[in-house]
Amino acid sequence: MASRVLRLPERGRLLIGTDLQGNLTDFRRLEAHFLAAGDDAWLVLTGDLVHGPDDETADNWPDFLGTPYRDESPALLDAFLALKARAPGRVHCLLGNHDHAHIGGPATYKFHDDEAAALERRLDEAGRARLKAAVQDFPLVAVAPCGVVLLHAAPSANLVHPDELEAVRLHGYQQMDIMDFARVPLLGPLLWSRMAKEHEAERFVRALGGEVAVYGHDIVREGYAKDGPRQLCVSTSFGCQDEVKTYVEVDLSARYRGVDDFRDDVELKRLVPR
Ligand SMILES: [Mn+2]
Repeated sequence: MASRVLRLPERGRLLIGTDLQGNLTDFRRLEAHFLAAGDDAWLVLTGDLVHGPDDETADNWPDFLGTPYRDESPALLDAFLALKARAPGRVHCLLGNHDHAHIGGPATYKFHDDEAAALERRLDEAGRARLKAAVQDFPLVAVAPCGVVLLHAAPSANLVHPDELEAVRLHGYQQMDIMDFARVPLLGPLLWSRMAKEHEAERFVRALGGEVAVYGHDIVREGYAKDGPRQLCVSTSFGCQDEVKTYVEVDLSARYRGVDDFRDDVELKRLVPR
């Protein structure tokens, strides 16, 4: 089993994207930014790679879901795996609550009663095996010496030492109610938390030797939100209009001490350039 903590290097560029949810067009945009950033660039997606709108929603698109798109989760998974193969060791996705539903997490039901079952019906046996094998290896957090800590949801989990993440059991929650799952120590808040208090965020990033948490999971209409000194919530794709979709690019050899070190158009970049 791969480590649940991805350790990033102390030089190069790091590109961070959140919540693609089956949006292949946005993945291709992020991929282009990553490839343009050179051979020492790393790409980390913070989870929820899969599960976009059902056909009925796509045909009657509601404004609050941002710029319309069709769910291309199967093709996105293949594109992600192809990019991983093209840039060995430098492309990763963390585990999100939607991904987790394929390897033993509780069912998510935004667009289908059971989104994991709906996606798995669209895949053949080899496709299902590929999906599960990929998700099984998704780390829970990523840490960079530059002070950046990446995770799927808000950093409220009571983490004391990174080794605790290696012991987390991922399987066996299929029948669990989401409200109950959200209270499972570490894993519940890591995948589902929508907010963290300042002292919780501080404790979390310190436990990993970092300074600032970058994550998604929630939709930020403006593309990103600075939620206290150590929390940067970013929306790269899902739920946003193209003009505000934001990804993060950091210099791995710099030091980021708080959210104010993330500047518009420098670290906080538009996915679709103006
Ligand atoms: Mn999520």
